[in-house]
Amino acid sequence: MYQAAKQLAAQRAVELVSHGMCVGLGTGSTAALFIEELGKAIASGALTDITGVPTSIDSQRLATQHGIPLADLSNGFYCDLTIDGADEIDPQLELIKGLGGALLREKVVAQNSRRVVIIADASKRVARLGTKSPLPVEVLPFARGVVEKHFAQQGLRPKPRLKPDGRILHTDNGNIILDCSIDHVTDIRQLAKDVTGRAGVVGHGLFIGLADLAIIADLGGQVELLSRMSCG
Ligand code: A5P
Repeated sequence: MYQAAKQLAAQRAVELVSHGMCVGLGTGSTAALFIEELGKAIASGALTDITGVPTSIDSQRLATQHGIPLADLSNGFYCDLTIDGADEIDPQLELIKGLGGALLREKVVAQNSRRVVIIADASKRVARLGTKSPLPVEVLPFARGVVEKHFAQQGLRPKPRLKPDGRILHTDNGNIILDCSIDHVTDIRQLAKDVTGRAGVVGHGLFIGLADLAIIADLGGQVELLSRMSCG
């Protein structure tokens, strides 16, 4: 339904890419549109000497199909710019990410990028994080039972993420995801610290202080730019 809005945001994001850049490639349906647009710009010669750093196996596959030369972060590579989607965007430009299951690699790439730009349709805007989306938490399979029990005791109502066939979903990193309800949580920063501090948790989908700009398009073709500088 929001396809046209996602496409518009993706096209705007390509305008931020310059020759010679290393670009972090997000995951999800909106980031996929950006990858396609970036591939087109490379194929036409409008952009040259671009390297992509994919945040998931799916994005890696898509980028390869679209002829984008790839690298990973293993050599201490740093991205000039990362373009990624989000599940929720609050007025301060804080995010929930990870409904696509790629939160950990997405956060590694975002933290190692000079600039992080989020592309989204207007349905992703929320007044408060956690109102529409659960918080995905990536957990070591070894620790699943105890982390799940701990989160349940904290009132986070954790639900293991399943595949469409009903079996447990494993991330690209071989871990599982617990989707937690955080609609009642008032101190998101404290929650991020508490979740991170629990042994067995390898990452969570709260992206606090990471995004520099969001390009948010609506169905009427309007584009809103939300920048960290203007969030105050
Ligand atoms: C992937 O793990 C997520 O963080 C995505 O960025 C997020 O789910 C947005 O996906 P869509 O663009 O498909 O809504």
